[in-house]
This record gives sequence, structure tokens and C-alpha cells, in this order.
Amino acid sequence: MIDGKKVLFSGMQATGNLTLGNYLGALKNWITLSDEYECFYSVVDLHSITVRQDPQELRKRARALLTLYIAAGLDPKKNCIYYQSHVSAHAELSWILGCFTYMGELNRMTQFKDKAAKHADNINAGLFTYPVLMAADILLYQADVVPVGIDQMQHLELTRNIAERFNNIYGDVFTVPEAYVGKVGSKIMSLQDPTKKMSKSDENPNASIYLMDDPDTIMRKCKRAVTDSEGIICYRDEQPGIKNLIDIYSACTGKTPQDVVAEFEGKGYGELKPAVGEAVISVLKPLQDEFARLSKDKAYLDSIIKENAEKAGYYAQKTLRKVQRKVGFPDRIR
Ligand code: ATP
Ligand code: LTN
Repeated sequence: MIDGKKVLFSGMQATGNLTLGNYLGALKNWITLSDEYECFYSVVDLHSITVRQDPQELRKRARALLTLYIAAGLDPKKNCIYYQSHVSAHAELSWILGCFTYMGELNRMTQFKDKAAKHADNINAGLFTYPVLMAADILLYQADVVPVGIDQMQHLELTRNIAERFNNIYGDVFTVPEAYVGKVGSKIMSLQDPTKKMSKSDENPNASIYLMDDPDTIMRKCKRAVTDSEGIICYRDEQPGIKNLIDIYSACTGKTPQDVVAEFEGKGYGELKPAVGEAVISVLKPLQDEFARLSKDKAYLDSIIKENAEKAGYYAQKTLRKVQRKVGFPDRIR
């Protein structure tokens, strides 16, 4: 608890360009949570170097992601938006927690297996211990809730196990976090293969709408979206392409899928697709404008980065000191 509020932690990696899936499935939900919880939203750059990065590019993307958090509507005065690498306690706690995590547990992580297969030339120890760092992120702030996608549930379960194991030995040190699963229908699928999720690492640029796509590109991608030959607009699993377009339309307009079906009754795909394009443009355009405006305001962004790193550092240090004392490290002489 901080000032009587429950604590929320989440983060994103600054790898690749964010997609509409990242926005509708993650960022947009974060905004609705920021009144209820004391929120920490990190740009997890320590995690990013588990795969090779170009240093200039990483710095640029990390700043763009942090700017995007704010442009999307997260008020940096109310939400602690910061770079993970600016708070050294993440790495320090990660080392300690690594000594309370078993090889067998890490060996079972499916993301490690997937990434190891994808980057067979660079299966480094950081890639293997990635979930321990993620546990440190969450436990450092004594987070009660962690909004994550289904793909991260295994990591969250491991975090809970590590926290419980530690608490069993040393007493109540960590809050055991719960996953916060967003509304149903927040899984946005690829526009080219609606059985796969829209992903920033898809090689086909037509499969994903990127948050920085211009209106013409967005419209073109929507019009080219893969559908089916049924010809009727229904919200059902047998028509995954149409279902996905309805999901996107309803997430962008706030209408329910049933309302959308009613709105397009008797109409064809040729009317649905451009309407989806327009709805996406009307959501992304203000975000892009705000991003452009903020990006130019270097002094403002720098002040946010500094203030929030200090705020995050304050809470992180509190937990870290407690943990260091519990495991038996000597007190500092002041
Ligand atoms: P990658 O393609 O590199 O695996 P990604 O696009 O899947 O990346 P992540 O960085 O793994 O994105 O996830 C960031 C956040 O966005 C997570 O909370 C994740 O659940 C959410 N997210 C990612 N893709 C989608 C999607 N298609 N629909 C809804 N939410 C998504
Ligand atoms: N592994 C997550 C990113 C991430 C995260 C976290 C999410 C790193 N640390 C802590 C929630 C809480 C991902 O790849 N989406």
C-alpha cells in the first residue's frame, strides 16, 4: 500500500514498434487503472539486452516508448513512469532472488524455450534468468496487481512462487502479487492471419497496425485484412477475420460487439473495413499528435524522467534494504 492505495506494476520492452495490439490490449487498460492504484510503469530496458540491440537504436526506442506512455494518457505526475536501468535496485534484487529460484523452474519457462529457438546463436544466461529480473521488478514495489497478457502468466506464477518461498523463510517480506487480466476481447489478432496474435515482431508489415502508421497506411491495411467468403457480418469464432475487425472497431469506439453487428446488419465487408480504418485513425491520430508535441519538449521529458526515477528509487530502496537485512548482509556504517 502507498498512501492507502494498492500498488500496480507493469512494464514493456522497447523492442520493435508498438502495435495496435499493444495499445488496445495493454496501454489503454493501464490508463483506466491509474486512478484506482498507485502505478509504476517501467520501460524495461534491462530486459531488452537479453537479445542483441544496437545501442543508439535502443536508446531511441526506449525514449519513444516512455513518451508514448505519456502520449497515450498516463499522467506522469500520478503514475511513476521510468526507465528500469535508472533504478539499480532492480539488478541487485534480481541477484538475490536468483539464489531463491531453481534451474528446474526456469527450464520450464516457455518464453525462454521460444526465444532460445529464435536466437540460437545467442542463448545467454540473461535470457535464461529473464523471469527472475521480472520478479524483482514486481516485488521491489510490493505490487498487489500486475496487468499482463496471457503470455506472461507463467512468469507471474513464478514471481508468486519466489515471493512465497522467500516469505516462508524470512517472514512477510514481499506482497504476493495477483495478475490483472483485462477485459475479454482485448487480444487483437493479425490482419493477415487472424488465428495468430498481432505482434510487433511479425515479418509481414501488413499483419500489424503500428501506432505510428499514417492514416493512408492504416486504411490500406484495414481494407486488405484477410476475411472469409461467408459475406455476412457475424461475431463468431468461425469467422476469425471478421471477429477481429469487430473487436478492433468495438475497442476503438467503445461499442459492444453486439452493437457493431447490429450497426452493420445487411451490409458487406466493403463497408465494415473502411469503418474500422476510420475508427482506428480517430484513436491513433490524437495519440500521434501528442507524441510529436511531447517529443519536442526535451526539458519537460527530462524532468519527468529524473523525478520519476527518484520516486521509483525511493520505494525500491526501501524493499531492497529490508531484503538485504533479512538475508544477512551487514548494515551500512553511516
Ligand atoms: P513481440 O512480438 O516482440 O513478442 P508483442 O507485440 O507480443 O511483442 P510484448 O512486448 O510481449 O508484445 O507485450 C507488451 C504488452 O502488450 C503485453 O502486456 C501483452 O500482453 C500486450 N499485447 C501484445 N500483443 C497483443 C495483442 N495482439 N493483443 C492484445 N494485447 C497484446
Ligand atoms: N516480460 C514482459 C515485460 C515485463 C513485465 C515486467 C511485465 C518485464 N518486467 C514486470 C509486467 C511486470 C513482456 O515481455 N511483456
